[in-house]
Amino acid sequence: MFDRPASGTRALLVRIDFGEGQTESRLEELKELAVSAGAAVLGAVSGRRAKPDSAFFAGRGKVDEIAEQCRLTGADLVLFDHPLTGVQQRNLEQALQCRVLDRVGLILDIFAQRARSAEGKLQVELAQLKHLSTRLVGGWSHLERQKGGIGLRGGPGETQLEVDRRLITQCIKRLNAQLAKLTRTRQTQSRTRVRARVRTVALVGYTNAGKSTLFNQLTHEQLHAADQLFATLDTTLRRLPISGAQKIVLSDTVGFIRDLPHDLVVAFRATLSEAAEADLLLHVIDASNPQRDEQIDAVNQVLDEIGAGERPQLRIFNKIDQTALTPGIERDGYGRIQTVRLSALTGEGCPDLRDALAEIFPSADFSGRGSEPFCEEAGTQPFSVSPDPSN
Ligand SMILES: Nc1nc2c(ncn2[C@@H]2O[C@H](COP(=O)(O)OP(=O)(O)OP(=O)(O)O)[C@@H](O)[C@H]2O)c(=O)[nH]1
Ligand SMILES: [Mg+2]
Repeated sequence: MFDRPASGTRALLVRIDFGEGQTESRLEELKELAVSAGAAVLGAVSGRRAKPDSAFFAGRGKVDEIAEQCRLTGADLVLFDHPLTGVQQRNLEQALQCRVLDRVGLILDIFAQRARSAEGKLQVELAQLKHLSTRLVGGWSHLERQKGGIGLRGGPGETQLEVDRRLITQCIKRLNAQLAKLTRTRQTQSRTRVRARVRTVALVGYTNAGKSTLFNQLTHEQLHAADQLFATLDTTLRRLPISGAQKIVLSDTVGFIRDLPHDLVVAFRATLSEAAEADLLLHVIDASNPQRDEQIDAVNQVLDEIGAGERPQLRIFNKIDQTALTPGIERDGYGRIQTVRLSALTGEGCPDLRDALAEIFPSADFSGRGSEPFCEEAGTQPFSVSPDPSN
């Protein structure tokens, strides 16, 4: 049994390649996550292995190398770009004598720092507890302060581990009930919008792709947009008046990332419901990012997970001011809109997006001009445009 090392902010990054490669870009993203969480990154250790070590995740030699790097750089926090089991995390903390956090823990930490609304806080707390409940292990003194130690030996009463588990289960139940109440309010609001025949358009995309910047550009709002991961955690809705289009409500919400912790996705179902039920998803892509194709795949994976994989999708190639791309609308061979290229920052291409939305959701006066002007993706079912149902 040992005292868990205190959490630090001087971080060393670790990424082990099990055959997927891309170590540099993955470490770069881990660094952004670390910085977004408020840590200073002092160095990185990478390696290769056939499969994770069950006790330490990395090989013993690699663990020695990490310990040496910690000593040399003065790091007091080691961040693994992988999911660690509770046992691995405990063993690593004991061996390295400093706090160890895995990718999931790091993302949860950022979410916990950013949560503002009551719903956001509840969702993060729920995700943290679910994450914790899967990794309660003996050996950390704070988890088993009670006499009797962990459940290995018999003895009277509950072990602290059991107490922890029971308390966590109770907490999860309570949080779920509170969240359900908030979700009901949201569903009522959403039904009201359906009754009012308002089209809902949701901005989705990889974190830092520029969703909030685009939201602000289109609605003249001033939401928080920043060069950090997960700047946005709550969902904001605003009317988006476009001449020639039906009534549209635009939503901005939390961004996605690859390997988004499943518990977070489940916990954020309420926040993400806006996207899951939208008439149209605007998938904002950072066109200037060399990793954009992987990011597109990661976003589509999360959309699948929240049940929004089949929603009609229009791709927005954002940040074209950083690329050689020109603003405009891209269509497939049938003239259907596929992609809009724009810069949310400079505003170029934004009128094209407005035109695209007017074409996809024409108001009664305009609805006669052609059908099916838009499709989700080449080769998939076209998005059929029905005229304003109120007419
Ligand atoms: N150069 C350039 N930068 C942009 C553009 N759009 C957004 N940015 C920058 O990209 C960073 C992230 O923008 P946000 O709007 O906060 O991105 P987001 O997708 O809302 O991010 P999260 O809320 O963290 O998921 C900010 O520093 C923006 O100024 C653009 O068109 N061009
Ligand atoms: Mg945002």
